[in-house]
Amino acid sequence: MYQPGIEAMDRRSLERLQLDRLGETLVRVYERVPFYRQAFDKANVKPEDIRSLDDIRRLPFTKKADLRDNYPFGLFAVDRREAVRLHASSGTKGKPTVVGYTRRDIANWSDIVARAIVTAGGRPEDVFHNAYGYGLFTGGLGLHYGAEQLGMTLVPVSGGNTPRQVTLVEDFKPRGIAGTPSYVLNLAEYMEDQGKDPRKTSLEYGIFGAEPWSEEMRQTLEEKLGLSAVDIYGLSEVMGPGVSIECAAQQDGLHVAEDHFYVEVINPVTLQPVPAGETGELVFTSLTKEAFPIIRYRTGDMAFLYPEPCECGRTHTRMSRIKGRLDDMVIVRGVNVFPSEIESVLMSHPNLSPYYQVHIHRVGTMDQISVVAEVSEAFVDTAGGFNIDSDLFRQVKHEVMHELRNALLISTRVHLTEPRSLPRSEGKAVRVIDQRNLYQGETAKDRV
Ligand code: DLL
Repeated sequence: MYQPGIEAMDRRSLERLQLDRLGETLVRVYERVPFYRQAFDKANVKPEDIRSLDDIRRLPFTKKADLRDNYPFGLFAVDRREAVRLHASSGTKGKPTVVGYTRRDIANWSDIVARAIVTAGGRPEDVFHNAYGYGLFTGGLGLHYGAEQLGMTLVPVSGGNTPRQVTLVEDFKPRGIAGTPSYVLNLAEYMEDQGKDPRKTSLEYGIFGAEPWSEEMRQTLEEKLGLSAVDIYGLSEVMGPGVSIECAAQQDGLHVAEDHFYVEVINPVTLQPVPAGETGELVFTSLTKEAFPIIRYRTGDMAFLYPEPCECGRTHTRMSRIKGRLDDMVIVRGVNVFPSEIESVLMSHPNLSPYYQVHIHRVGTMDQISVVAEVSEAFVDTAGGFNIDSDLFRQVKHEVMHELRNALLISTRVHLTEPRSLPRSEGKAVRVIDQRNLYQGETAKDRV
């Protein structure tokens, strides 16, 4: 059952609980999953050698490729018949990665998400509009079971069919909405197109995640929709949404559900832990999962842990917003750039709309970035139609290039494009188009 208060447990008791649960998980994987037994044996470590939480560093990492190599059920720690649900990633590069859940896993996940919704400002009596996609993606069903567990009146809309979503928001009057930030922005855009004011809906809070977004995007969503926007993080390999969530009180850092997941941040090159406050790769170990326990999973997501506790009173540690994915990082003359940093610059510019794409190419041994940014409709009016050669357009382009150079310390190419010319997403937005290291015969489109 969802126990309000466990997220404010004192740290010593929490760490004791983590160590107990880690011990059980290690025995479980060592006895039941040949992959882990071999990996532990190779690293010359046995479950009983892990006597403190710090000892976890002696365990080997797990990577996405390990999941693919053991497709579909090779990493399950239960007989397949004990799994009551499967989820899978979309698998753009070959086989998807498959994860499984026992009945107890689903119950725990529901509790974690119920708690996350409360943390975000939700209440059992709310109508809750769930616009995350239903299906193999964990977003839809993850939020669904959490909302039901909390006792909310859940509207399982899934993604897409935007006109109907608007009608449902108007008629059912939800207090809360969940969806990718890019899709909920589309919803607002559609309402504006219909001459409706998105600020006038019943919505008071939004639970946004599953894709990188910035503080500037938060501001845009909050202003456009008149709600409070919080960040939710998760990944199917570890569980799904709810691994961490921001609290409505502070909206500053995401509390990790530490009673279920042990979090580390490592330097992705040296693989050594980095101190709190320093950005590195997030690594998670599940502490309660039965069907698909995961040990030291390298997420490829870059973030840092907050050194200080949150003023909201929760003792669960906070991680920062995801700065970007390790795979999307661009290194230009020794400077590391994440496409999400580009979003911050673009969204602060008054003449651009919140829609953009970042293309990454490699020329020789150098990475290069081009940014395609949509201008806002208001600007097109003042600039007298869409004329890319006008002085005003040239000036905006120049300003954007300059601001990007100041913020990122590298030069980028900038192309301005007409309002509504970039694709709108119904789920995760595809904003980064990486054309480096394409496989033979693959085009950048195959990757997205
Ligand atoms: O995206 C789970 C989820 C659903 C999270 C709904 C939040 C809300 P996957 O499809 O396995 O799972 O994708 C996981 O998405 O490794 C991150 O790169 C990215 N991601 C998820 N949440 C955030 C976030 C779901 N809040 C991958 N900010 C992760 C930035 C995020 N990136």
